[in-house]
Amino acid sequence: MTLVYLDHDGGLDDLAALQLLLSYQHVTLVGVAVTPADCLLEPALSVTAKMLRLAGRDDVRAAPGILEGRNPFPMAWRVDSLRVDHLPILNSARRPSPGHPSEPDPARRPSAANMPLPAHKDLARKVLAAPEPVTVVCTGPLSNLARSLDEHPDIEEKIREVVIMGGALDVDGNVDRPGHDGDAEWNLFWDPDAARRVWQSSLPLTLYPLDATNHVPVTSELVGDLTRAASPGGAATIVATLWAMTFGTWECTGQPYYCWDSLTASHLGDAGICRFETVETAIVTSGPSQGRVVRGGDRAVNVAVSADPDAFARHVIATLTGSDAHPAAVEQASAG
Ligand code: AGV
Ligand code: CA
Repeated sequence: MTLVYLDHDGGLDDLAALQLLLSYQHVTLVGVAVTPADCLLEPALSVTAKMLRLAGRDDVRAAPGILEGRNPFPMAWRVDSLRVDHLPILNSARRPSPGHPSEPDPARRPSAANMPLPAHKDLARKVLAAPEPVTVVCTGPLSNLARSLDEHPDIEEKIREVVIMGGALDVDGNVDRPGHDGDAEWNLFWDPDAARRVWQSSLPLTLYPLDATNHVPVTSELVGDLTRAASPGGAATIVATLWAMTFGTWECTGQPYYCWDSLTASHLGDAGICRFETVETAIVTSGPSQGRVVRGGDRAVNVAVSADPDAFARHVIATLTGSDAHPAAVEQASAG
């Protein structure tokens, strides 16, 4: 069994990553944090709770990130979390789910007794309480992990590896902001100091930068294949719906939407989808390249440098349509 703590930031593909991790039979999620970066915090927490519940894991309470990076994400991207929170596929359970948009569960109303810990404290608590070392998967900025390392340096020995979606090594970045040179990727640009703090640790780091994720755009074919393989209400339908909501990105930004975070999560299921190199790197924290990962530092990182899109598609479809990929949803469909 692999123990995993996921720190995501509520984007459409972050949620696909969450679904993949929930579907791996050999992975146990010990905790989930939501960073208020590529999302609005409340709806992203609500969606996370609903997905955990559908997967039969409502024993995990999503922890709210209270740290803010210095470079906010565009609001046009952040509001996706509001739309997802109202998707029928996440809200059709017979009993009202916790955080349902119109029917809040009284037991989940904040009170001194049931207030969740802030994400960076939840991360430390879950990692320190785990019976064996935990793999931390970060599909958003690294603010929580950085603060957690500052407050609890002893978590280092309880973390097996950190798997990060971020950076652009030998390809263009995806930050398009006045005063920035475009060489950074958004997750590390949001909080460059946090990235440097994580780089300064001695944790084993595996990086999924744009060099690899550029090989896996969300395509009509991918969504169609996943949809045809899916059973109603199951894990594959949830991910196909999330990815369907990404269409229009190219028309608005001139770039496709990629399987950035789901490819990163697939590291836990099949690390053979990507080719890896060990690269000495550093983080730029100020000036027009802030947030950039550069070659030539002294921090060795295991970097995914390319990905096989067909292998990724096969892996996702097999994982999400496995007969036991989503036990609670199957139960629910047959009960309904
Ligand atoms: O830079 C990639 C990261 C991933 O973690 N996110 C999206 C994924 O969750 C930021 C991002 C870059 N371009 C975007 C992004 C876009 N066009 N829409 C939404 N988010
Ligand atoms: Ca993300």
